[in-house]
Amino acid sequence: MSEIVLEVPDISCEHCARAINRRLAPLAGVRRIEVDVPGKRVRVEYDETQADLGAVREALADEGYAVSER
Ligand SMILES: [Cu+2]
Repeated sequence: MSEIVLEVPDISCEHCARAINRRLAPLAGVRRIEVDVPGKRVRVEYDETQADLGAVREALADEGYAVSER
């Protein structure tokens, strides 16, 4: 299992957290999602043999939450 923390500046409230959870939960290999609303971050635990992090980023962007690249 691996994890990644994504910075998502457009997160503003619990509604965002729910929308992000709903969108990411069905993606292949995604095991756990934690949305830190005040920190504007999403922590994703994933199975590196199954998950496609590009697809995770795309799903977030598609939902209206672009990931800020460092
Ligand atoms: Cu919101």
